[in-house]
Amino acid sequence: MPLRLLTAGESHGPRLTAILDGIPAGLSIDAEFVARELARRQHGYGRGGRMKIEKDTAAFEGGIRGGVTLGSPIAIGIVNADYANWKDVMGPLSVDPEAVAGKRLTRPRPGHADLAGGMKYGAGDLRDVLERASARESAARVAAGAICKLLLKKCGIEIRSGVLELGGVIADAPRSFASLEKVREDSPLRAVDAKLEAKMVAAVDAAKKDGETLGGAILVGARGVPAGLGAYASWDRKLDGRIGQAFLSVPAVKAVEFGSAIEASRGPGSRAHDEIEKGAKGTLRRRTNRAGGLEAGVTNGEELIAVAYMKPISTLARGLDSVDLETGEASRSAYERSDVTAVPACGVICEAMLAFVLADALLETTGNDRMDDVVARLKAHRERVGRYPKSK
Ligand code: EPS
Repeated sequence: MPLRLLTAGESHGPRLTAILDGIPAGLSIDAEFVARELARRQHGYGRGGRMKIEKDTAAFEGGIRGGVTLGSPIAIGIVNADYANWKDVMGPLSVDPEAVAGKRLTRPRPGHADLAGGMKYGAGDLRDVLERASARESAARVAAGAICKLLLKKCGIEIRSGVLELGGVIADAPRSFASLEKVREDSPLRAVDAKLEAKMVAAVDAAKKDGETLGGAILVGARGVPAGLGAYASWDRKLDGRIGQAFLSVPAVKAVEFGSAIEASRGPGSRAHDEIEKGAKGTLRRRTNRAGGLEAGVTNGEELIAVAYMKPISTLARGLDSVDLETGEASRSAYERSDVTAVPACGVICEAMLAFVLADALLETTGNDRMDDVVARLKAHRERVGRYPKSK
């Protein structure tokens, strides 16, 4: 597994940092594309006040020279504009005790990291936990994921996402890449079914009025993925397991489904699998894609299709029952500000995570020294796979 990604930074600290190691030398970096990806993560009806403060911008600080990767670790910084308002509370080396006391958090939010994280580290001020557990960290992942997307693009692989469900409004769209091509990027919620968008927006408005939050589901897909990525031979190299882990690491994602796995689990085997037939030029193909392009942890050449389910954000304006850790008294959970929903943003983050895992798996097959070798070896791999079984 040649790629590694590490992020650092607190939500209201000075900046976020991503270090992406393992990207080959010779990949051109389109800075505007990275900027667009960061903007897509900030977009979406139902986001809160913080997105009005930030305009996430990637500063390239290592591993790139003259717009081309060097093969060394790539470092990206994203400044938190809001830090200007939080210096006294979040200064890495010195803070103002009075300001810190004013922002002290002692009423844990059920569903967030507050209580479990506080128990883990013995934090007196739960801000020590929430600042890193905040979904703000995902901006760093989207920047790194954008680099992975640029690599995949060079290899003929495209990734998209769209909102399949929001607040109980459920689209009945085919689970295919074609459904994702219909998603309008400039629409309020990037819904897979544009006809449901107004209903979803109304659900967000109603939730906001009630001090509530909403979750949903995101359809994520990749096209152009060659057969033979991943592994069936070892549990930790199985690609469905790796994508599942990557999606479940996205804040508030609680379930992941490949293809139409839930429906398949309820019916007989004859309606669960993707039967094999010979295509026009003698190549092998599938009649359906219920498996979402993955069998036994290996890509089978079909579109890669997954659904990530996001729970409603745990910071509710109306609060939830909790206990004030300072007084020991029953109390409502803490609230300052939050998003009513961030399902569209979650889709962009899942795209970034899928890009990372797919780039990682692809580089396992091609090696990761030079981009020209990656492209040439992938071409040979595709040709071999396309001729199979003649190319055994
Ligand atoms: C986020 C920044 C945060 C939240 C949100 C995601 O900003 P702030 O805490 O300053 O309002 O808007 O975080 C959460 C929903 C969460 O539960 O942590 C961002 O940049 O995406």
